[in-house]
Amino acid sequence: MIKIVFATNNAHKIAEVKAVLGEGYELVTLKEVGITEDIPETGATLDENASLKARYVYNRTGLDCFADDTGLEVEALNGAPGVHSARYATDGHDFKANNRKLLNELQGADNRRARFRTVISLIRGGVEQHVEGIVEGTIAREESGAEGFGYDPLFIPTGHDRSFAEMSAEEKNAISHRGRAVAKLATILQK
Ligand code: ITT
Repeated sequence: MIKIVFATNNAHKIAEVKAVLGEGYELVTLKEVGITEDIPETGATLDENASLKARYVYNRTGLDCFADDTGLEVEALNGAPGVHSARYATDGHDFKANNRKLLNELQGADNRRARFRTVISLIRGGVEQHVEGIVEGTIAREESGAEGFGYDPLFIPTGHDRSFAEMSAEEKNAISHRGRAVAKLATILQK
């Protein structure tokens, strides 16, 4: 059994990562290691924020850990919301408001190309390494579906005609940014 702390407060991320890793892993939550405060995410890039979260947990606990930082990068918006994806419309994690803002920003835009990018920072035995997962797609003109979270109702992965929010967790994980990054993480952890 590989025991590792997942430095996130996002329950959707925990469910997705658990499903991809499968048996053989014990994912320890921040609450279980006594970290209840918000970890500052002040970096200018996904790599920096993933590092900040993982290093915070490692410095506090000395335990092997990893953190995921994810952004939606929209071509017509020069890569926005990107590293600001969680707080795009408001200060909090208001998924509905974020999606509304994204649709407004893209009103009338024909180029709707976008990608999700996940960077995972893994600290194992005190050594840090990063893996990345990307999925390309487009931003729909209206929301559809009720699965998943965040921008999923607006994101249609390339080669598909349904949004991530219209897919089962299994379907999303098989092609998603996070699914791909976690598959790489698992390869490293198995070494
Ligand atoms: P932690 O920092 O606690 O892990 P978070 O929700 O703040 O959780 P991020 O900083 O990585 O996570 O924020 C990324 C935001 O991007 C997140 O709040 C969602 O709005 C969105 N997002 C991330 N992964 C997503 C996914 O798989 N599908 C849709 N939206 C996603």
